[in-house]
Amino acid sequence: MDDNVRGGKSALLLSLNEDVAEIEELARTAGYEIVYEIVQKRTRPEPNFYVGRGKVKEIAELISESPVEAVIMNSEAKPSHHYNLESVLKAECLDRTRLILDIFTTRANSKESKLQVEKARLRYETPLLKEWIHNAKGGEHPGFMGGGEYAIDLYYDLIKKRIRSIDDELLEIRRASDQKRARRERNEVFTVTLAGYTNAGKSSLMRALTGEEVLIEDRMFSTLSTTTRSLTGENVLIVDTIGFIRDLPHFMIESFRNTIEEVFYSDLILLVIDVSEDVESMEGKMKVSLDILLPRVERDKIIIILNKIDNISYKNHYTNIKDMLIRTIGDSDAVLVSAKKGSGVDDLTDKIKKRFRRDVLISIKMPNNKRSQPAVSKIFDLCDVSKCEYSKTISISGRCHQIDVGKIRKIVSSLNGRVIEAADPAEGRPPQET
Ligand SMILES: Nc1nc2c(ncn2[C@@H]2O[C@H](COP(=O)(O)OP(=O)(O)OP(=O)(O)O)[C@@H](O)[C@H]2O)c(=O)[nH]1
Ligand SMILES: [Mg+2]
Repeated sequence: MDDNVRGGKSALLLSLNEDVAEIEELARTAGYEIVYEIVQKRTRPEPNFYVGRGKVKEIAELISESPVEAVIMNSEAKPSHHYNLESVLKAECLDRTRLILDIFTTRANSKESKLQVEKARLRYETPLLKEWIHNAKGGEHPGFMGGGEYAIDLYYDLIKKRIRSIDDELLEIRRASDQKRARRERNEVFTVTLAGYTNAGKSSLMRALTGEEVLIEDRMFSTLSTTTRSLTGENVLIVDTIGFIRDLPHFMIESFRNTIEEVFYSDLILLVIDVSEDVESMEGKMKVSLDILLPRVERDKIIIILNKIDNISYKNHYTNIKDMLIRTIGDSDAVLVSAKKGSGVDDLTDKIKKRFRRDVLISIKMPNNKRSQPAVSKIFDLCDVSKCEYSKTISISGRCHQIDVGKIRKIVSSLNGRVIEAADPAEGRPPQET
């Protein structure tokens, strides 16, 4: 744990509900120590001050006696909430989005993530700035930087221009990663992405699967950009990426689109769930993850990983977790692992390897004529050929991917040949002939 996380800047937490565990964690990660927690139950924020005026007065008295460095609101707040509260409390007021942005700012270490964070910050700060300028001098626009309204407009234009130039740079980076992806596809390299809620143990699982050192911390959003390592001895890449979180404002998702979309292109997704928490939290986080994934990814590309089984909550029974999986994703298939202790990791590795291995035995017979040669070379691309004999006919035996069987059949049948296919003998599927 970083030093600035423990014993950080003092803060007062202001919440409209009792669900404060996550904001406490975010605050801790952003370097704050919550010294007061004020809950005023409301379905939505009070329009002017976020909480009622009586509560604001109470807080003002409290922090005039023992001051805090920040007031943290447990949701997204409007610019007017920030302005009004800061004016009365004379302390910096931050909402949940700003906390997340502050964490992202300290974690961004690649060019792409730095640009994404800068874009999100500009989009976040512009409405706040507008509110401040609007309120200065009782609603009249002040002589901003000595130039009045003209200078303000110029400033907004500058922000817009900067966002456009960030977008151009991000597009360039995206094109480069599209090319990289196309190269991987050509070379038949498969990608497996670790997805899931922040702090679920994705990077730990990356380390357990690949043996490579990656950043692992008990704080949210340790990983902000995509990192790729190979699965030893296989043509498989493991990709670690940014974690999900609930209620992320749309402008944040849009700013991080490059990174988030990387998940959708992978051949397999390991959706990591932290079982050290209670089933209710697990279910909430599972829903957030599925809401992001399922509109864009087929169900059979997702393997559910129940992680931290060494530290499973004493309140959890596997039957409850299974019921939760059935409620959220429709079945209870899952792989149990402890990324930290290593249990279950070998089984998971085998499962991944099996998924991408050429394990369908195939034998082909087709006429030997002028048209056969291009077909043979395509078959060599799609199969690990163990035997190839030429006489009146061409006989080829080898192994291929299940996903390529259809392509091979098409090639062979267009030449009036035939294909006999059998799955991995260990699976005992009978040979199929076409
Ligand atoms: N007990 C236990 N702790 C684990 C396990 N896997 C991960 N952790 C802990 O969970 C915390 C978060 O782990 P990370 O691997 O950084 O999680 P992440 O999903 O990559 O998190 P972000 O990148 O911040 O989204 C760390 O303190 C890990 O040591 C596990 O199997 N058992
Ligand atoms: Mg991580």
